[in-house]
Amino acid sequence: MTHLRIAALLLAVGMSACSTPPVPPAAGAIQVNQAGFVPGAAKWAAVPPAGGAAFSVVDVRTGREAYRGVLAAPATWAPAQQAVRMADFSPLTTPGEYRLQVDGLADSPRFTIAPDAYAALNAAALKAYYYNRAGIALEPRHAGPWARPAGHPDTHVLVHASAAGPGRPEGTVISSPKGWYDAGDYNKYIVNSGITVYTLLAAYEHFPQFFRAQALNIPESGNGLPGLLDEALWNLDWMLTMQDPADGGVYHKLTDKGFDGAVMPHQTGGQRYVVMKSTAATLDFAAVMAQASRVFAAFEAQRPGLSARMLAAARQAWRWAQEHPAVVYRQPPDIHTGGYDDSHLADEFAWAAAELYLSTRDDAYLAAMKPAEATMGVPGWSDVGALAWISLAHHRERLTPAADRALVERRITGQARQLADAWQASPYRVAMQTGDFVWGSNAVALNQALVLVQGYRLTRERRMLDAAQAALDYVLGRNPLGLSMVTGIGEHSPMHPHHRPSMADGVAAPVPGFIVGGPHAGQHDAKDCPVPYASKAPALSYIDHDCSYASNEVAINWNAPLVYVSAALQVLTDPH
Ligand code: G3I
Ligand code: 9MR
Repeated sequence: MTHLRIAALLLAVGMSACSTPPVPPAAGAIQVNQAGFVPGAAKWAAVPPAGGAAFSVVDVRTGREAYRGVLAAPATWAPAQQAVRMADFSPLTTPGEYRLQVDGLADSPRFTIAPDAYAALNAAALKAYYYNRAGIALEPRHAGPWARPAGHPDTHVLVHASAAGPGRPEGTVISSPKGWYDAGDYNKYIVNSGITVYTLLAAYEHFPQFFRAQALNIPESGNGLPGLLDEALWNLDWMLTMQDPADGGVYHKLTDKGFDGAVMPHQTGGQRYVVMKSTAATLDFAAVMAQASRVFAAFEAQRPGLSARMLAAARQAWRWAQEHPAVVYRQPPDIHTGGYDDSHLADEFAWAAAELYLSTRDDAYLAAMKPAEATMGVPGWSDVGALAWISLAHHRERLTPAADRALVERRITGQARQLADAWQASPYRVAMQTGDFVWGSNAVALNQALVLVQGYRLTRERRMLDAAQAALDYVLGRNPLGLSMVTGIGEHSPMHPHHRPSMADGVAAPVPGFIVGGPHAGQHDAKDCPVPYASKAPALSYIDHDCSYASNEVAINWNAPLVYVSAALQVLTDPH
């Protein structure tokens, strides 16, 4: 592509090339989790084949060797098409700050061993949602250098032709404020909100003490709710406005007609629309509202009536889906933003049924889940069946006699064992396989970890915890790119995410706490990028350039398992 064509393309999409060149993959570097470890964790680093046969872990402050070991024989990890030697330093449990050294190689990035190793990471990953809030100014006292004016009030949203109904014809004005921007774009999508809010609320349901003790410094801090719940409410309040009160159906998304350019939220001004009701959006909404009604039942004083309202909304949505069981989202010709379209809806039905069952203990919902047919996989926005099983397993004390407890346990442990086996067989000590390098692969790794954590909570099989740790290690720097994939975390992290505020705010550092999508074998954005991908290997198909929406965008559904897994590993690894 000529420079002229690149410039024309950038102008056309309103994007600007980033000011500094992309960081090349750290070929030949030692790879380690740059956020570090809690003392009792399994601790692994990956070392390229060059250099000596032994490794040492050195205390950064004293320069003393704290641990010495021998590297495993080199083996090739297929997704990266590269050989590595693994270093296991799990026996080192002394808190401190360290680097790994191998003769003939540069020292590893620094990492800590500390009982609260993931406290800052977890808070940053949650704070990222605050930074992505629609309809509110971010004040300097909460947002520091990333303070910005409010954008997208969404109080004057039009009902798109595809969403028109008798009570709300095309062009009806509705108010649908708040919510989080989905990702690097400024649109709001119910399907992706579903799994995102679920995962955050599940983190709270599973590890309440951890989140009750956490201070986030957001506008609601001090109001008597844990920060995670305050943040989740910003999106739940928006989601409630996306239900048509006349029939219970839920709009698929609230969006501009096309993607905004690389400008700040307040610099946009396009007309926003609610687009088409869909069965997937309505069921995801039902599932999350049923779950949230359980969680917020304990906070009646802070939000009177909210829990009951959520449960009523969930039931109403469920009824709409029963009457409209196969309304698959189809992008109208004049709308060009994200699709989140999915034609396989059995998993959405099972998930909504399971959440309604747990919140009502009504066996009719359990029957509607069809447990014998419902499967368990690794969750993703289009594959939510696992969420049903995770909720049933966590709330085993709420199950009625009609529920098959053994089946619940089998579904979770079956999938977790499969992942633990993959981890054990992997020369790189991660469960990720070549086929996992899809759009948002970093979240695949973390959702695998989330499943492994469920397996560990049921069985206490240590290898499941270790395999989950490995996935967190992977996204935090023990990957062939040598990068912590979370902005602002670790010595080397993405500087140019495809995130409109990070691109347009004039601050050199990107908005912190966001995990980027990660290597994507499809390289679907290559045509839109002025720099080439450095490799065709799936695990290396990544560019730290703001052009790369397919490998370097951020998204709310990708941060959620980071919040979950980092809390889980801190709480479960060294229980007090
Ligand atoms: O469903 C097919 C499957 O049948 C096939 O085997 C597989 C082979 O690659 O592809 C599957 O479709 C993929 C689809 O996701 C469902 O997983 C597409 O290839 C893939 O391109 C698509 O990627 C999605 C992307 O949007 C493009 O639509 C990502 O999962 C999704 O995270 C991403 O989400 C975007 C929003 O649209 C807009 N906001 C930003 C956000 C993050 O980039
Ligand atoms: O910027 C858009 C990003 O937020 C989306 O996730 C992505 C996928 O649909 O699309 C991006 O927009 C690109 C568009 O799809 C193709 N032309 C270039 C656009 C911006 O780089």
